Amino acid sequence: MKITHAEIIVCSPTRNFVTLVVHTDEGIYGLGDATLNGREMAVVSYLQEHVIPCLTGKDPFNTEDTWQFLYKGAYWKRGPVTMTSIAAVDMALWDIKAKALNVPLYQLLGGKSREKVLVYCHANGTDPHHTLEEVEKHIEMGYKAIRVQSGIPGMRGTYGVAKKGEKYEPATPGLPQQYEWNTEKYLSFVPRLFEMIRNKIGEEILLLHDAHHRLTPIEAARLGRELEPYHLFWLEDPVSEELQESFRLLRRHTTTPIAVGEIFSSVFDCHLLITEQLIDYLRMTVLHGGGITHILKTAHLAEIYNVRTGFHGATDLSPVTMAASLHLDLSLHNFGIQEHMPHEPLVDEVFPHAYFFAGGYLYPGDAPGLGVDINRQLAGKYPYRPAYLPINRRDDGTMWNW
Ligand code: CS2
Ligand code: MG
Repeated sequence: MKITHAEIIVCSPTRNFVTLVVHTDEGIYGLGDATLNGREMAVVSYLQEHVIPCLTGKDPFNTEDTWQFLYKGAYWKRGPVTMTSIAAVDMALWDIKAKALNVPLYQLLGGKSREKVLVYCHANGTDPHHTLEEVEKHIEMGYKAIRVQSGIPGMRGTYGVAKKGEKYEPATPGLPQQYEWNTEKYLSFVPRLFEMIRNKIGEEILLLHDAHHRLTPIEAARLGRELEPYHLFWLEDPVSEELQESFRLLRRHTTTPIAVGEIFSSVFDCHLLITEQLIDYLRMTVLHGGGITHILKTAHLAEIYNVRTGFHGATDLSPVTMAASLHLDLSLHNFGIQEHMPHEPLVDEVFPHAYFFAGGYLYPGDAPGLGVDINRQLAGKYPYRPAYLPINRRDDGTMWNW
């Protein structure tokens, strides 16, 4: 079997997605997600100009060699644009291979280690009581694990909180929106939020929280320690994660489990975090982390050091990524939990898929390959719209992590 050509479909059914479709001389094609929120066209250009011309004639079954060709052959290795581009090709080739062998992808990854994939949803509110209502609503929906984010008194706009009555979507058309940040208000508020929620719902539901890269290590240590009575499943992105050593300080002070990695793009961003057991869950995904080939190697390294997976699953990762993640989630021994932000119904129409939600779990389904497709005609009705993620400034105007 040979690759004949590849196409890129950029569409915006409620939000932007970039999809690579790799075609072969046997009529089988594979899909890869290539969406990088706020930087979509950088990946489109990298694929169009520097990757797709090299694919023609390659054997799509040679996933390892193609991965190494695209990684080592780049010379300028790693980074989110390069690794998202490599990921899109890699996902598509694995999709082709599993379709050609007529098996669901998980059968090529080691088969089933479980029958279903535990997921966590997002509950967010403009204030603590609205947030509690959202938590209780998601418990009713059957979720066993819930990420809790709330508006913070005295702060205009907070990460992870939708405007009243709207679905949460961080990227907005036009130039970046500016948010404000006050660490002290956040640190004094969050423990009280979880105290109130735990007192109301008890201990059974798994609770998670995303600090979204905004604390210093000692601030994160204080938060982790003050959250210990409420037994979080994890505290996510507590600090800006460029300096892996900074997690040593955090780890010394708290037993609250740590999750990090949705912005990582290779094992080199996290090998210290893994080998020194500085984290409990790795969030790097098949989309931004170099594809199935690289995620498998990284997850297998993590298994040795008691680090489990907790793949990123926000709505700015397309159903193609969700499908690929679920096949990995079903098979990896050290699977931890999968993020589940359900896409809008229109997105599910553009990307028909086999996976489904039931009783707090996702199931990848048994369709051959990834089990996801793209409806070109429908996708074509929703052209790309430039959009930016927000920026964040502290009260005094200092630029900060969003
Ligand atoms: C968030 C993401 O889901 C999460 O944990 O950190 O929603 C993140 O903000 C977006 O994916 C950024 O595009
Ligand atoms: Mg996050």
